[in-house]
Amino acid sequence: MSDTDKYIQKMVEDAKEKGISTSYVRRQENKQCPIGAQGMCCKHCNMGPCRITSKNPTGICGADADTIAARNFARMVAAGASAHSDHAREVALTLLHAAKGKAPDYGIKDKEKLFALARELEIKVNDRPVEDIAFEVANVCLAQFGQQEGEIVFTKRAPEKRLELWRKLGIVPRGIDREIVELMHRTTVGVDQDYKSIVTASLRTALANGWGGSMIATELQDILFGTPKPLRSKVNLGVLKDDQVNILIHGHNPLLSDMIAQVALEPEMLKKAEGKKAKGINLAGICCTANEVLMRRGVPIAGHFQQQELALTTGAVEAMVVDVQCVYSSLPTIAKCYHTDIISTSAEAHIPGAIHINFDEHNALSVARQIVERAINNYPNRKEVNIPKESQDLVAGFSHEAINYMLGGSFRSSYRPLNDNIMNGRIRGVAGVVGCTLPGENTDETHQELVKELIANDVLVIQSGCSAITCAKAGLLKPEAAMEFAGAGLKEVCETVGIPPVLHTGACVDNSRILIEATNVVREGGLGEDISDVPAAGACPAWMSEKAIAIGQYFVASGVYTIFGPNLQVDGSENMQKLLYSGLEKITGGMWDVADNPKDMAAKMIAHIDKKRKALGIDKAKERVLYDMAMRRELEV
Ligand code: MSK
Repeated sequence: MSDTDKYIQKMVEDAKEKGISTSYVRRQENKQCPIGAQGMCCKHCNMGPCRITSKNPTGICGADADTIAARNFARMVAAGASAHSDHAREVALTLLHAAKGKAPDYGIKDKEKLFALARELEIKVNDRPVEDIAFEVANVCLAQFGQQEGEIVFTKRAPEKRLELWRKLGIVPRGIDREIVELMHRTTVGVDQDYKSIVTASLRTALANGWGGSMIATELQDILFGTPKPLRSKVNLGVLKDDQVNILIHGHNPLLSDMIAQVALEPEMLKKAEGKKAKGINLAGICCTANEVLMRRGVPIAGHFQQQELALTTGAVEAMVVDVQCVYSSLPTIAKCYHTDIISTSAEAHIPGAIHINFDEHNALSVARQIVERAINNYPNRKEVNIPKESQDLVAGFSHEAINYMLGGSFRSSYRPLNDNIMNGRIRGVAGVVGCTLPGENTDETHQELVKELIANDVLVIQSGCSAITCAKAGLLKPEAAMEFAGAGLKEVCETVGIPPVLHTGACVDNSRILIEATNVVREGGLGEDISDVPAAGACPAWMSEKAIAIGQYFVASGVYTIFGPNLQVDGSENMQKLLYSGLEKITGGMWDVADNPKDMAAKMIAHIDKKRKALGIDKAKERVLYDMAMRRELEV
């Protein structure tokens, strides 16, 4: 058990003693259903639900294990894609309203990115007013949702060979909503019954998420709130303050949390806090909303998904403000034991027992002020406070633009140094390690051990979501981590460039940045013609949300070897196992894999990276040549 897990366990035990149930206790009480864990429970109609076993090989309609596993898997892809895409829609609508002057509290923070995106979308820039350009960009992005035919626009960003393959396979998404709706229709009782056809359709829906919804969310959030640049901050529950008003922001969408971050700095609010005998207003985040405001504003992170309940048990939280996704239903029950207000804010996410203050982008700052004031007024109601001391420094903010800039050095932005160092073997390969946390003894360790193993083997790691938070807690997101944990080659590169061996790229919606980074590596040259040629692998050491399955499937569809832990819910079907764990590699160049422990996961990822190095002919370690003057003169001839 890692040190950070030991502390989680202590807090879980302390809560239990006080009669507070957390997910850790409930996980022990609610054993996983073995039939569902294999993807063998079908509840898509009212003849069942049917449970498929060796004695009972088909459902009442005749659907077998393959069809049922494929339908369940595909529905997770559709649900996950809908979550990211609906998030993106809200952001695009906010940009549209901001451009029309109807969301006056939002502005264009990154004009350069807006102009670059406009040019890419063939929108004239010239000397036109920024608002007009933003209006057109928002409209083109919004059109991607309802488009019925053709190809969604950001698929053009993929390497040419990849796009051609998608066209050949017929999986270029036509429109974001269309692909999600179609997949839900296909998997309704009595429609698509061929597991291969269902999985192929889910590839298209997943691409509509990765190269559609998620990418739109990331791009437009950068335009509205600024493109992340490296910055320092802190992580873990020790960031809570015992003499300040603590407000936790939790969920995924930065539209409100960015406003709260602004309001928490207003002199008038600070004065009000002082009036209640608080020394300030301390804002911290949970889950991916935390990642959003960390990346752009350096707001500290209190914890990941599994720490949301534990944060309340400190007794130091005046308000936990939640938007959408990954919010535990148990929060209001736990909050009742303390003075904490749970404030839900999304019209799409009401929570029994929470106080609902509806977020309205037309009036964003005023809603944010109402929430912050409520938290300030709650400060005098605090009783016993027990804030852990644990906190850790981190560096975050590695957008693909920041990576491009940092690697290129002072004079030009470029991925050339990264490619060169992969080719010369200092960097063995690149791994994207993303995903959620699960309640258990090794919540953090699962992620931390995988990442330590990878960087020790010279694999540069790019992270997002709650996985990044676990590793930050272990100090892996500091540049100094290279000295302690990285292999000799990676350490040398990190020291030269001044980056940590683990780069935090954002929230789970920002996994789209990893697609762009992979594409940039291909475009830079020397490492193949497609994403599937690059010595790279993706991992989700622990998945919880359907969003993770949608993300995994878009990486596989984009040509990436993608390994999940501890299991995928498809193993009741041998044919689905064969298709996902090997067959897809022949189709998309990417594939799924599973491992239930970090050592095996790292070994499989490194083996895959080495396989790709061999295919590129860069597997033989080259002797390092130190040039003397005579050799240099020869070079200059
Ligand atoms: S919050 S989807 S637990 S990463 Fe994005 Fe964390 Fe997974 Fe939710």
